[in-house]
Amino acid sequence: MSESTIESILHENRLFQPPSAFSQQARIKSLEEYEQLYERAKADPQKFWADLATQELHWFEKWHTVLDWQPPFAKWFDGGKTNISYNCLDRHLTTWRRNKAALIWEGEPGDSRTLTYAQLHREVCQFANVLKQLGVGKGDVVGIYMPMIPEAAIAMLACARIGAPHTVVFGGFSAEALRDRLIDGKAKLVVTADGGWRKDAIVPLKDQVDKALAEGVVPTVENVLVVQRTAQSIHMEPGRDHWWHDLQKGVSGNCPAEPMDSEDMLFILYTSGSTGKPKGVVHTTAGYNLYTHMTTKWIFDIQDNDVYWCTADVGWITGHSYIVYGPLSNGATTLMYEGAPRPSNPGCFWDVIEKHGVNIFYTAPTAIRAFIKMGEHLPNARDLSSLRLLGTVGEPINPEAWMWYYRVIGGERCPIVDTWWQTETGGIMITPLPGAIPTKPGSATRPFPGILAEVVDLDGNPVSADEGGYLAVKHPWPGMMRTVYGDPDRFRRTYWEHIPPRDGQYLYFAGDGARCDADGYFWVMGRVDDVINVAGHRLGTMEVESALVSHPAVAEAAVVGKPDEVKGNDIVAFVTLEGSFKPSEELKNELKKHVVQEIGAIARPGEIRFSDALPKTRSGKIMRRLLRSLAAGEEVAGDTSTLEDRSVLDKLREGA
Ligand code: 7RM
Repeated sequence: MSESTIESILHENRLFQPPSAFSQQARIKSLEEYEQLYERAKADPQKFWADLATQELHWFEKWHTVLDWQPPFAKWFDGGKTNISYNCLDRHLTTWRRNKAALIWEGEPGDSRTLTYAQLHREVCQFANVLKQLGVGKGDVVGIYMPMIPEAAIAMLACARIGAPHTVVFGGFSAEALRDRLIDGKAKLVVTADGGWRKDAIVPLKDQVDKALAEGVVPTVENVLVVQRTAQSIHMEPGRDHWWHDLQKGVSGNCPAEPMDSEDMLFILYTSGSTGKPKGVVHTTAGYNLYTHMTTKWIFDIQDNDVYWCTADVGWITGHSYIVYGPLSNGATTLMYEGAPRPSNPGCFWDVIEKHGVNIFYTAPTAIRAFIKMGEHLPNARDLSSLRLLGTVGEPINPEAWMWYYRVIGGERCPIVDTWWQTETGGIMITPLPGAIPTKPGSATRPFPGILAEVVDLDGNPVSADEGGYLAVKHPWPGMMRTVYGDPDRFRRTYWEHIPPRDGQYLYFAGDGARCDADGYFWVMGRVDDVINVAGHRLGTMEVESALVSHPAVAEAAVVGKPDEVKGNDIVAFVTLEGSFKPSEELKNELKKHVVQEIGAIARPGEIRFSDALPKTRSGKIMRRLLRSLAAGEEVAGDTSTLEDRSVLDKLREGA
């Protein structure tokens, strides 16, 4: 975040009461009701979650232990048997919701499709049977590399139905990134499409899968299922590749949901951390189901006749929790959009809201800032009166963007829920409940009932009101990640050892800086580790550095974030070259392209700076703090006495 954003957040004191029309119909109607709920959950978390689990989910068998906590390893509802696909589909079929729209899909260019709960159930059962026929069973990992089409959700729900954990890889990731994830997850099958639409162009997804699987480097993958979406010609490997529509034809639409143990793995989702290799975040069945169900119900306040739209991609946790599982578990109508705003269609989001009468809209601050630039005339020319609730996620929202969203999109009648959470937390942790908690622009406000959030110092002691510190969570919650796939030690080190246990209480370390004001409102300031948040996407600096040094011209690379008006942060890479290579514009472009090839377009550095050397400490550590100041064009402040060669700094400054 830029200095000016931090400044404006620090001096923000406007307070917006929930509109009374909203509160009257809301699930949680007042601040008192929220506070009672919060205190009840705090006093007896296990009873709080167990009561909700009984009321809100279907169980094949009841659990015997609500929480088994062997820090940092938690088991929720141990002994219970349930199935999230059953909770998202089957249980709605015996109600009037059977013929209600479950999924509205708005595709590109101009395609659309609506699936009722009965239709979605049938497609999911058929696809589950296809997976079974190909030998996929309980515990087999399935890779999903898809555009934003209904088949992505169908594949996820089919996997969950038969107990095959899915690992969805964002369609914008490169073949190399896909390969790493398939290898780490030991995927047995991959579901993909021939291509996907991305801003008026076709992304050749199947070609990328072919590259990822080339030369048998992912020996575990036996079959590839391909949805026909863009119909360009692709290679189909005999014996390995099959068309979705061929196999789906004539298959039974009956496939009973497998009773899963509460703690059976539901999915792996890879996310960037401060070291090179992305972590496989593991979520399990019952706790994740309950947590995404309750947060969807109370935060988005979805009512039965609402159309709810979350603009995330299913390749990210937001898509998992708040396009697919949370809304469907609640029997809601969820909208999925394949398109993205682009110069040829800058008003497309507002068209979708008008066309489908969207009531609840959930997007990212970076998108809002891009819309501000495109101009008010675009939303003003559409009928957005169906909207009643707005949400944001992914990064801090600056008060200016919050106010614009409130005024221009929400017509000053819609509450805004600024939701703080992470891939690791499974669901939303700090957020307004829209009918109950007054909002302050730029603050995610207060913790969800059952979440004991705190701002602490590195010894685990709470800091005083308005003082900066580290965001931490004190008690386990049902949606928390269970481990890093294949690396429980890394799980412990990354999240539970930065802050030592206090009075035997373990604290979850989120990796974010924050402060809590005198009203108990949280203000999340951004990452405190080597993770850069670019347009709401997490990228590890080491990940981008590894990609750069894999190019023959690069000797050394250091990557930092630099404040960006729209993206929040942009990537700046400082690069030293191998002996015979000379700095040039061409080489800069080539290196940018190389990073895109290694990771994906989201990791493309905005700027590359060549230099003779990088600023290092005497023990050889790159001093990123200095590079961050240089990248932002600021004076290099603070202690530089540990710098090994002070002339490096002057040269870097001159070179800028
Ligand atoms: C859901 C998601 C997580 C990181 C997190 C924060 C940042 C997310 C907010 C936010 C301030 C918010 N998962 N973050 N939401 N910062 N206010 N409302 O984004 O795993 O991809 O990223 O995103 O830094 O640690 S994520």
